[in-house]
Amino acid sequence: MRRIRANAIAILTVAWILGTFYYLWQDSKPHTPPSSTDSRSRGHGGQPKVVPGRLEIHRDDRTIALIVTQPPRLDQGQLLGGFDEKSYLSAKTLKPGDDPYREHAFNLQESDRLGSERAIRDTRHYRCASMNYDVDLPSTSIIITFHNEARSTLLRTIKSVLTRTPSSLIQEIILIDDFSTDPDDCQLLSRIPKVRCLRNGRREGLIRSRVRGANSASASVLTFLDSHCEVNTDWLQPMLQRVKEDHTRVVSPIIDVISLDNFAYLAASADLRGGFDWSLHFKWEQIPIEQKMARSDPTQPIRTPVIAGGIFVMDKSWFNHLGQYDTHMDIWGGENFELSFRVWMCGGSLEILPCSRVGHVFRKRHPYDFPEGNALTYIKNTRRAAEVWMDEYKQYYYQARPSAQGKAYGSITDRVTLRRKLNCKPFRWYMENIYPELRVPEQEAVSSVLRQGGLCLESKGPEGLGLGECRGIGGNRPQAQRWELIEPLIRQHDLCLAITAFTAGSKVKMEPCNSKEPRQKWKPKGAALQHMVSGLCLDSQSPTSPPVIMQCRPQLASQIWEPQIIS
Ligand code: UD2
Ligand code: MN
Repeated sequence: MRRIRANAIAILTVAWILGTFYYLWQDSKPHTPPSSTDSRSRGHGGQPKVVPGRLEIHRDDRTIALIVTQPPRLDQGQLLGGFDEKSYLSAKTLKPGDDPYREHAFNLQESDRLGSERAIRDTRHYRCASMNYDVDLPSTSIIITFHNEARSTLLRTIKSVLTRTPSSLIQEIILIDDFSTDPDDCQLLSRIPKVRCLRNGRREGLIRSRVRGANSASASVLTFLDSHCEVNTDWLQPMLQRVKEDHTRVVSPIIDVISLDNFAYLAASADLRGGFDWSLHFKWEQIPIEQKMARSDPTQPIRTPVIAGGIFVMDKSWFNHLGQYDTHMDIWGGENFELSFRVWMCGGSLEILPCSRVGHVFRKRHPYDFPEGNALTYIKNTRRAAEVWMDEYKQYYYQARPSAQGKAYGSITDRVTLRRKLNCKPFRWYMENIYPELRVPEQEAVSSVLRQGGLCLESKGPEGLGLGECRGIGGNRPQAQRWELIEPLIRQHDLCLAITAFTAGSKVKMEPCNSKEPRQKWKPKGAALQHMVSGLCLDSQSPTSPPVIMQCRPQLASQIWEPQIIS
C-alpha cells in the first residue's frame, strides 16, 4: 500500500515538474479551450508534443493523459487586437418574433447563443493524435469569401482558425466580402490581427471572389474555407504536410457537420469520398469496397474523384499554373467539378485527409439570391465544366439534365485553350482511372415524358401524335408517353418526331428515325422544343388535334414541354 502511494507521489511529482517546465518553455502558440473529450493532441513539431497542462505517455497507439494544469490561453487582447467582439456581435441580433431561419437558412438564434468560440469534440481517429508533421511546414493564406454571412458564424470561423492553428502557419486570413449589404462587417473584422478584408464593388459570386483573394495572397500555399466553419484540432498540419511533399496534391479535410438547427458539432463518417451523377450533382459516397479493404491505416489519405469545393488547400503556384478557376462561372456551383476534373486530368491529384477535420453548417437552401436565377446559374456553370472537360461524355450530362440544352453559357474558348496548353488527358482517362465506378448510362436507359400541365405528349396509332392525360408513375409509364431525347432526335423505339413541312402551322407526325433527315431535327429552347431547321416550335394547339409547329413564343403554355426523366 505504501509502495503504491510512494509511486503515485513520484509520478505526480514528475508530471508536475514536466508540466511546469513545458509551461515555461512553450512558445506563444494559441490553444483551444479543452473540450470534454479532447484528450489527445500533438503539435506540428517532429517530436512527441505535449499539450501544456497535460503529461502524455505514449505507448503504441494508446495515449494516457494526466491533466496537471489548465492550458494557458492567449488573452482576447492578443488574439483580437483592436477588435471589439462584444459590440460587433451585439449590434446585430435577432429581434423577438423574427424567424431565426429566415436570413441564413440556419438557426441564427442558436448560433448567436454560442458566441464567438466554443469547445468542440476532437473527432479524428485516435491514431491521428500521434502523427508527426514537419517543423518547417509552409505558412498559408486562408481565404474566406462571404455574402451576407451571420456575424456569429463568420467570427467563429475566424476565431476557430486563430485558436486551433499554430500561429506560425497562418500568414494571413483574407476575407472577401462579396458585396454584402452591410459594409461594416468587412471593416470591423479587419481589426483582428492577421485579418485583411477586401470588399467587392459588386456581387461577383464565390468563384471570382476566391480568385480575387488568391491574387492578393502573399503565402505560397492557399487555404479556402466557407464562412460558416469551425476548424478542429490540428486541422491544418496534415494538409500542409501533403502539399509540401508534393505541390500537385490538392487536399481537403473530412467535413464534419454542424447542425443547422442546434449547432451541435457532429463527426462525419471517415469512409466517404466525393462523387457525382451525370447531371453534375455532387454527392458523398462510400469508398469502393476494394479500397476500403485495402486500407489498413485509417490515417491514410483517401483519393477522391471530386472535392465538395469549399474547404481545401492548394499550392499557390499550382493553382495559378492550372488556371485558377473559370471566372466566367457565376455566384455558386459547378466550380468544384471544373477544378476537380482539371486537377486530375492535368497532372495533379485530389485527396481527403482523415486526420484533418473541419466542421461546416450544411444548409438545405441558399439563403441568398441569384441575380440570374438559381437553376440557370447552375446550368451555366456546369455546362461550362461539361463543355470544356467532359469530351464525348458530355452527352450523358445533357441526357440527365435535358433542360441544360440550349441555355446560354458564354464563350469557353479561353478554357479550351488552357486545356490544350496544359496538355491535359482526355475525360475517358479520368473515367477509366479515377472514377470507374461512375457507370455510363445505356443509351436506351434514359427516357422521359414530355409534360404540358397534366397532359403528356403521346403517340397514337402508326403515325399519329396527340396529348393524353399523364398516366402511370416512375418507370411505369405507358410506352406511348416515353420519349428519348437524343439530340437532334425525339425518339420512340425506331420512330421519330418529324415535321411534315417547313412552314408555320404544319403538322408533326411520327416516322422512321434518320438523324440526317432535316425534318426530324429538334433542340430544346428553354422549356420549348424547337425544330432546328425551320426555327419553329412544337405547339399542342388543342389537346384533340395533332401538334403543329408555330412561331416560338417561350411563355405560351401550349409550347412548354417539361421533360421528366423516367427510368
Ligand atoms: C458547397 C461548398 C462551397 C462551394 C459550393 C459550390 C463546401 C463545404 N461548400 O456549397 O464552398 O464550393 O458547394 O459552388 O464544400 N458566397 C459568396 N458569394 C456568393 C455566394 C456565396 O461569397 O454569391 C460564399 C458564401 O458566403 C460561403 C461560400 O461562398 O461562404 C460558399 O457558399 P455556400 O455556403 O452557400 O455553399 P455550400 O456550402 O452550400
Ligand atoms: Mn457552405
